[in-house]
Amino acid sequence: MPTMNLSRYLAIHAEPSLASLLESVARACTGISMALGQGALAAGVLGSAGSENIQGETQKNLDVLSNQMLMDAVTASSTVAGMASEEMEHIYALPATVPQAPYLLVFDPLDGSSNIDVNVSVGTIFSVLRAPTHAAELSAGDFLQTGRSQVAAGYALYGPSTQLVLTLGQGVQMFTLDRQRGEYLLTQESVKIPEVTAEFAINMSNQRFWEAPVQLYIQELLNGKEGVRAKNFNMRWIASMVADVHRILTRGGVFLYPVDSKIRQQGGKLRLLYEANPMSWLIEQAGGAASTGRESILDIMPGSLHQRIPVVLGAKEEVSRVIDLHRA
Ligand code: AHM
Ligand code: MG
Repeated sequence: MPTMNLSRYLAIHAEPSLASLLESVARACTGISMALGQGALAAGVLGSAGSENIQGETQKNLDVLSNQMLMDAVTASSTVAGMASEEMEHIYALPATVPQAPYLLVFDPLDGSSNIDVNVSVGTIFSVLRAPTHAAELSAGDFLQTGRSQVAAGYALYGPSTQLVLTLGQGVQMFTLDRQRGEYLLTQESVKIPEVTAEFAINMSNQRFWEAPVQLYIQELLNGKEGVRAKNFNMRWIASMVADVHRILTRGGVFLYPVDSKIRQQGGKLRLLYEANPMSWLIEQAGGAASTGRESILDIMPGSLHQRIPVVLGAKEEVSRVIDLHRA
């Protein structure tokens, strides 16, 4: 039985406000995990909320509920000056405190939510940034920081077990929720992605809409032993970024959600601030790489809160191959 729990880990590795913020996120994730576990037994958990978020996507009841659970838990921790979420068009600024709360939190409360009604894994993704030191009212512009400025990032995966995967910039640690004790126990330290892989994740149904470099790359993989890669590749697509990235952290692989002609106008599918950045930092902290194909995700200066970008992340060897094909 592992002896290090999340509270002890944070007491050692994070300053007190950050520890308190991350504990409040973890508490909300436990609540979300319990709501998900009730599934069809609980009234109002499954199904659609009958509303749309800022991205024009139908909100599920659990999208709304998870968003509220995170907002409530984090507000109570008094550690953030503001929050931004996939489910809210505008930032949420907390009343100014003296001394000023040191952090900002951005999150996707329930990623992969199209999977909820079919009882497949979903997750919560979060990223902690520094709050501005200026005295002016908090604005959306204060959240526009590169992924390299993240102070902490992680996700909770609601699968057969609930896991919390975290980086504070000192490697990646995986915790598992002990449902009996209601605490997260450290179950894997210093996670490292295998450098070489034979597994890829992409939504193949978009193939005809991809740009030429992605077409070429996937064709190389599909050609297997007979092609230039001289080995066979396997494919997985869960359509929950959290679950797909978790598989890559655990047993290697590469994940792509490229821009395609259907979504060119919006810049991609996945959101930079609360999906691509935290996942890219986790992947880099585990020895992998993350790119749009043209530039490193973590170096991009966001232009807006809900900006979307192409995402290629995972084993270094594969990400470099995709980058090379974009240069050619
Ligand atoms: P969401 O935040 O609205 O759930 O959308 C993000 C999800 C990712 O988890 C996943 O990688 C992708 O969308 C799946 O997209 P698709 O349905 O096109 O395969
Ligand atoms: Mg999402």
